[in-house]
Amino acid sequence: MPDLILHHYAGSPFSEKVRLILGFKGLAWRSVVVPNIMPKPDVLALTGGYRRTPFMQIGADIYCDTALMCRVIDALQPEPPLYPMATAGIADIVAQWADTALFWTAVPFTLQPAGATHVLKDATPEMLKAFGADRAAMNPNMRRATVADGAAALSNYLGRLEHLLADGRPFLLGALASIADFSAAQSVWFIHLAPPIAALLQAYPKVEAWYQRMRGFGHGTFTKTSSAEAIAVAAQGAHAPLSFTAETGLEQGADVTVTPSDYAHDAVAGKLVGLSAQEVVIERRDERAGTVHVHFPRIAFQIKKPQPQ
Ligand SMILES: N[C@@H](CCC(=O)N[C@@H](CS)C(=O)NCC(=O)O)C(=O)O
Repeated sequence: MPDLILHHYAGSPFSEKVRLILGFKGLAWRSVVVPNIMPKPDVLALTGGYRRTPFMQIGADIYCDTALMCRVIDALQPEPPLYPMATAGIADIVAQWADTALFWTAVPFTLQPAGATHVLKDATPEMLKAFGADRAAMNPNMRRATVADGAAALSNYLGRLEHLLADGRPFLLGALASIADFSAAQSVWFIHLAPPIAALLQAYPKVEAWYQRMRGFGHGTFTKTSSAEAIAVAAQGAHAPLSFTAETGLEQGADVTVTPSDYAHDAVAGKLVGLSAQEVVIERRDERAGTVHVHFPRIAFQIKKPQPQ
């Protein structure tokens, strides 16, 4: 098993999704805590501009976005499976819903003033202001739901989860845990960070019991590592083998940028070195991290060639 380094921070729901998966798989990993707002110089040294949290590092390979990271973790440690055969297809569809619709309802709702004082209880007023400005800049076109609209959407969504669990199954899609459970659990975990908001979960007893089961997976075992050490690992590290399936207009070695298409539209520039329907990989050089391969999923990312001047 290669050394897995997770770059994350405590209060990040998408990080909690991956931490629980590392627990589910019983893995040992290295933990680098990253800042929760910009600037993030040591993050950008590795990712080339991608600022979202978490990301995963193995040697000189950097994996962005949990949809891809979870596939990589499952390939490295197939048991227990994160994508069981019995729920193949539907598990990814439910996970995508949980990572988008459920997440963007649960998180802003929890961060209403009554919840934010708990979630961000250690933050000074200056830190709160900086956090708000950072997220507004990351998501300039997002229309925030009112508390009433958020409450209604959340009760619909939690009701759906309660329905899935109504027949007494232990996990959302049946007897086996899958990616769907981990993607949904991150939002319920975040709601729990704010006890006045978490009180609403009492109306969903099956969701609560399921969530406690998910928490029971723990986080595996980890050792702390500094970002400087992680950068040194990249500088000395090897690259994983790559595959390239040519597509019209996307030649191997072409200069491209890869940019999230949903939010935090920071472009990462490099040479196109890996391509498939699942991932795009670009090679870039950093003064400190050396030559790194940065991997992104194809879904919700845009590959572009620079426009001729
Ligand atoms: N689709 C991404 C979403 C990641 C995401 O939105 N993460 C949040 C934290 S949970 C984030 O990046 N916030 C801004 C930041 O940490 O700088 C994934 O699956 O990794």
